[in-house]
Amino acid sequence: MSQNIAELKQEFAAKLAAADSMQTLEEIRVDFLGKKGSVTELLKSMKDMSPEEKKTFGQEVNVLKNELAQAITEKGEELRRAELEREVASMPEFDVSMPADLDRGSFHPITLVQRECETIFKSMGFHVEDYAEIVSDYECFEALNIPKHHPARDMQDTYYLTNGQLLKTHTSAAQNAIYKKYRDDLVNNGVPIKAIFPGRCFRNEATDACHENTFFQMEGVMVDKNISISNLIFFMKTMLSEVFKRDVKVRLRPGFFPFVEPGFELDISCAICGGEGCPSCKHSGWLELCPCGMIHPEVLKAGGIDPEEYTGFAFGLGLTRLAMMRYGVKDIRDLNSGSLKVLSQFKEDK
Ligand code: FA5
Repeated sequence: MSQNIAELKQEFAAKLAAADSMQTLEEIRVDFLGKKGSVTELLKSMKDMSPEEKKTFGQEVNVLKNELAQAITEKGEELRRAELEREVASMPEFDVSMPADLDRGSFHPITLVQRECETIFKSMGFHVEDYAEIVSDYECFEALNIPKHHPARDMQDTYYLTNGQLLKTHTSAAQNAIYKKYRDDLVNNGVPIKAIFPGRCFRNEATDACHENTFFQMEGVMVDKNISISNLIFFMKTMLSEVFKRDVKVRLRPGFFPFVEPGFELDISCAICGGEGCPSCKHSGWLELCPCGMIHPEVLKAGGIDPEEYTGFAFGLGLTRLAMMRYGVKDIRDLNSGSLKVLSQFKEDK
């Protein structure tokens, strides 16, 4: 082995032994094996050698090159292992048998108001029902007195699926199934139908501070003999005063929905601006929150209930908007954003 190669090997071994980071290792690689590195310089020194010397020296330099490259790879692995061990040693110790740290999570504000409403209505004898998000045209429209080509369909820009079903545009889509489920108890045992059914709704809406394409509603129905508008107003007022824990300013005005007669719009004074007008309420001071009305006779008939004998009310509470008003969320889109900065503020009532 030539003198030069032996010296270079010694120098390399000393530097490699002292290397304590990937960065230093890379510097060593460049110093020895890089384009201008010591090994390349050795090759350049061959130009004055005889062909015989060139052959022997060239072979030695190639062996050296491979040895150095191999040593660098091995040192790299050793350094990476050491780095990983240091990282693991610095990590806090986890005891997987410990109960979850509940402070780290919180319920979504819509879940919070939904649960509050469920508790309130359950205390007044209502069943809580769940329902599908994919429903038939019959459930979403026809059973609700909205035949094909009825202009009222235009108010709910609908996502249709290729199999003819659709994403429910309102929780009213469950009304027919609820009537059919409870009608026997009503007719045979005189048990009034009292049910609420919260759910996610979908509409192809242009979004703004108070409109989302995916939002939650909570439908409620009550059917019995002699149910009147006064019953409807009582339940709406009770629910709102329980949710807000104070009297809230509401207004009732006529509203058209083919599945109720008469129908009303129930608006709430905007809690964001105190009724002054802001983007959250489209500068009107009021927010449409809970349309309602007396169930249309055709809808009762479709549910197998005789409208000559029974009457009822229905309402469709905008749960997402209620969460906005309840928690002072100015823009409805924040609620679907998944942003922890927004959502982690709602830690109460876990
Ligand atoms: C309906 O969906 C009727 N099914 C409600 C109903 C039920 C009326 C029973 C009568 C009897 P409307 O499209 O207005 O109605 O929606 C009801 C409520 O849902 C609105 O007042 C509002 O609070 C909420 N809502 C509707 N569209 C959106 C939207 N794009 N983003 C957020 N909330 C919405």
